[in-house]
Amino acid sequence: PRAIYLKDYQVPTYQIEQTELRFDLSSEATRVRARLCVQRDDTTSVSEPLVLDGEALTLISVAIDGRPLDAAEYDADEHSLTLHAVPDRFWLETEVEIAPASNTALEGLYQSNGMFCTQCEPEGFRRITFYPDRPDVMSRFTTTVIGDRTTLPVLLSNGNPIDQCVIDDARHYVTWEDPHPKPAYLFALVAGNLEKREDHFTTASGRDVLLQLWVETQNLNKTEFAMNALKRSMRWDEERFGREYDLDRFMIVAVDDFNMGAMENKGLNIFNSSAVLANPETTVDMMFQRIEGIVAHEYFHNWSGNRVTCRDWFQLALKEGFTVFRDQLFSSDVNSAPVKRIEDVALLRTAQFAEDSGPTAHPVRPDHFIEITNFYTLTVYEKGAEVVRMLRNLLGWEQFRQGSDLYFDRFDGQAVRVEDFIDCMAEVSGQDLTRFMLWYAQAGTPEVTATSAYDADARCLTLSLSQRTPPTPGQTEKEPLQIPVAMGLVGADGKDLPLIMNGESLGTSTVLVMTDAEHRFVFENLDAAPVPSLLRGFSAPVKLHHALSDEQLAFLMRHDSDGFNRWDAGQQLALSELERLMAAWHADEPLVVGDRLIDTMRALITEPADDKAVLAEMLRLPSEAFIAEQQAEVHIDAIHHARRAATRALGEALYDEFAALYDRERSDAPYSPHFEQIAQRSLKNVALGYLCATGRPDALALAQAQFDDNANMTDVRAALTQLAHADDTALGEPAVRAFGERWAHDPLVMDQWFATQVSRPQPDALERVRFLMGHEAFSIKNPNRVRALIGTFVNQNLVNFHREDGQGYRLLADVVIELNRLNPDIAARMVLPLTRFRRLDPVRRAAMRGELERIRGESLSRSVFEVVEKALA
Ligand code: BAL
Ligand code: ZN
Repeated sequence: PRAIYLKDYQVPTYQIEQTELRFDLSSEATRVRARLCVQRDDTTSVSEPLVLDGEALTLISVAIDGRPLDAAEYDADEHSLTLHAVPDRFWLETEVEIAPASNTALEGLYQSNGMFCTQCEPEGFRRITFYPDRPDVMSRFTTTVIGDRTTLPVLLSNGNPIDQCVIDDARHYVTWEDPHPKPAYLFALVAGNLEKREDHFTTASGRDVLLQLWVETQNLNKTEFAMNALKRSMRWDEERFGREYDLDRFMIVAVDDFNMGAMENKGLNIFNSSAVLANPETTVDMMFQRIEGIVAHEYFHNWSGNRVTCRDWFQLALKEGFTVFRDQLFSSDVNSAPVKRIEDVALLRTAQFAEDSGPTAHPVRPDHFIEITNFYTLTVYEKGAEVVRMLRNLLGWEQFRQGSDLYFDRFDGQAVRVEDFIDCMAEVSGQDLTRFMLWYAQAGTPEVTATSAYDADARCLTLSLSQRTPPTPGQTEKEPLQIPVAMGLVGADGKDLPLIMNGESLGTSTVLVMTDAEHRFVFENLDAAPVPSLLRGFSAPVKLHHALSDEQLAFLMRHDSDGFNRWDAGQQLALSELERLMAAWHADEPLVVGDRLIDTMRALITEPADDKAVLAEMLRLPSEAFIAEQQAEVHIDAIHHARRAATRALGEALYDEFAALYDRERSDAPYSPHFEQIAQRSLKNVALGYLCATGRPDALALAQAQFDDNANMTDVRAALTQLAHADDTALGEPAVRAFGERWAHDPLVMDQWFATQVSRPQPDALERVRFLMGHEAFSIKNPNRVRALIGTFVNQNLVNFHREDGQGYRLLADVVIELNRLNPDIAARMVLPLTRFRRLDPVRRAAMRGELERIRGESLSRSVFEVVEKALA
């Protein structure tokens, strides 16, 4: 396979003014007729052939302006259809046959539980018909869907229905017209036996929009939450970004077999059922919040992605980074803002930083790829969102919003580049963002080192900041970036001090802007040495090295006015204790937890908390993945045993306090996914976790009672986890069995059942994974099952995945080899943990490499090939 380069971009030589599609649906032999009104670009030579993309299509016929072509007039190969001589403007008609039921890759048109559905982004449309499958070719689509009246009573596509009719006893059709020109990746079709929840939304300008959420009948009772989330999102986008919806109807369909979370097809979003279906009996709080965020994300794409789209796939972060930032802002506005930030940063600092430091590191805007589906990454999405957030930090909200308005006004209906977005921000603010563009071009996580020196005579504090970005594959030299460092200085009384620099007052919190490798900032008029609170709100996606003592961290943890930094100080403090325990584990010494951590935790539990959601986060120890990310050489066993020992010791030392907390936060109120209730449950279940870590029978009895109480899935799942993860299996096994029998009919709950079992830290977990892969509720063809069973084991059971005998790696490699044949996109995602071997010990490194070599010996899809080659390079 060959790489494609951004520098080789060429404008399309032909545009498609009109696209008329006709689908005659059948599982094994769907016929797709396409009538395309093709127009040669003015600048294109008449001798330029028309080349259309096409994969896995059986060509039936080709005609130009009604004249069938003979074989000499075109070439069709595995990837394209080339017409050698074509008029300036003409109607091209093709007919192809495809087999949706055999499409296990879940790209293009496929079947899920008998339902037909599509996934076209990024390059799935070429699996439906021959077409210039690139985002800078935008066309008006009219789509006729013909299907069986009994099994496919509902036939959907983008836009509005303009015609429908019964054809004969067996078949009917519906024709849809989408008035907005769009790239093919936003095309969608759904046909199935579905039912709908319906609602309405009145836009700011008074237009009525019909809202429909289509699901299989048994899921109708899981649609209310997403519908309300959709309405909240529509209102929010009007109020915060001035963006109004632009069609008469907006539809969402839930599909069981889906590679991504969801897809923003124009007017017809298709969702992974796990990203839309929810009710209190089956769904945990965290999923309610995730669903709310994804519904918002897909809806927000209607402007940031659909109305203004990407010129080419290298620009993916243009729509994804901006849209993730928008959905983060939405979730933060409607829930606990600091906790939303904490969760997003936790994901970034573990998984995205790991990507940045591994063999698949790439810039937010990659400059080459073999397979674009490999670039739907945390770097493009999450770091891409951080880059947009930094613009907000540099410009302030008002100017950022002006820049956003200008971008939407100027580029509405166009396919554009990252530069176009940044230019709007530069134009409204007058700021020079030339250096800022490096954030899109340089891979790797920048490291910022901070030191401060207080001069009592001069009454000033000098803050020195330096930056460096480590080399990444293919990029050895890095330039300094433009980095906004939000900060304040905390005085001895715990209050923010006035910031005075060069005689100028900057308030009590400011944003320092780094553009060079080194900077010095002098703060004046300080009577005593303050504690600097840096990178407030995590104002830039960097690793901050700021040597604070445990005393200073404990101080910030209690007093910092920035909720995020209070939490972060606590994490750093806990990390320093965990590192001491890890050293003890290596030295074969007893793992004894120091009083400071216990005392600070005690103070947190017993003192009144203004934000319970933040408190719950503060009581959690850093995750194993986060701890691993901090180590130069990763010893999973040391991390795991240190963290487990700390959890148990805190549970023992603060048993009464946690028990009181558990009691305090219990509630009989009817379930609501409102964030205040979520915070309360979260706090209660954190307490339960510490209590159960002691293994005491009375703690496990609490978990058993909570399980039996069956109040809502959040509490049931939290209790089940404690029971199933206990060393003593006496309570866990019956609970797991009861849960599995009770929910055998609900695949999304069974995913939770799989995940709970395979995250068990005891050494039998791997055997459990192999056993559960044979369970009737598991199917390797369904991405949700694979993520729940294999993904959870690999990513959340590090101590067992990294077993020294290499069996964890072997299991994953077996799965990847099978998925490579069935679903290359998912295979390429699943293989990633096997590529992160550089910081492991030699035995594990060799074992991982061995499994990668074994995978390389297979006949690989392009996507798996690209990842494995990078890892073994
Ligand atoms: N565009 C692919 C799915 C998403 O990011 O919304
Ligand atoms: Zn998106």
